[in-house]
Amino acid sequence: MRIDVVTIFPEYLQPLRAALLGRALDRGLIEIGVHDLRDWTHDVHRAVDDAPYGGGPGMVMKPQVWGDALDDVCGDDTRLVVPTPAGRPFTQDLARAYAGQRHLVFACGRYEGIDQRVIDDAARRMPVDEVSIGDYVLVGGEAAVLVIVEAVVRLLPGVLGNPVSAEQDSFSDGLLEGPSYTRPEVWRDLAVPEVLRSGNHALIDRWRRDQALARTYHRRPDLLERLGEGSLDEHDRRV
Ligand code: 6GU
Repeated sequence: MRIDVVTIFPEYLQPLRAALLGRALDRGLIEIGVHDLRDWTHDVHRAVDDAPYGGGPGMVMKPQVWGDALDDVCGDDTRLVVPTPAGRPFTQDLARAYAGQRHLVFACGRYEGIDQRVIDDAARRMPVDEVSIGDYVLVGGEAAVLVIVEAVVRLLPGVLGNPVSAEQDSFSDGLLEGPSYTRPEVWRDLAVPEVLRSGNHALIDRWRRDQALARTYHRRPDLLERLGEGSLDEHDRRV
């Protein structure tokens, strides 16, 4: 997979080269390009924004600069992602869809956003998603790109040491994951639940499912409502 990011703050994307993502880069599983939007400006001031039509606060990013940048960076198999608090929610399902793409391009807006015609024009040639990572407002899309890329890259074959981790995550089965424990058996007078040391794997699986159900019920009841009829059995319903 190739990932390109266009931004006015290229240094903000340095963490893409660290830790898990850095290892995926070193092993050739992904290629990453980070581009300074100002390389496509046309004037001595290298201006990327202008006042909004219709008035109001803030500035809007200019279409000519973004248009030229995307013409250069996008290719025949690009899916364009535009992070914005006004986007559709970024979810694990979307992460899985992105993990199957050959080329992702992220267009990071700042200020009050990018002239909408940039998105509408790109959508004539390629799939485009405006996506939000949650119900809060960031200053720009850069931090959202770090979040999205990390969620996508860990799903690529060979990136995680143990592929079962990706399959058993919170959200893979629509539930939050329950608690985990390691040694020692008692720590600050708190004991590891007895069932986990029983060696009875049927019982352990049932206990973990119950913990996941209870946690989801208390913290994210909206997720339980979204689970299809048939994903919960008789026992689950009693929990
Ligand atoms: Cl993707 N971008 C910005 N600027 N703010 C956000 C966001 C994205 N998601 C939530 N808030």
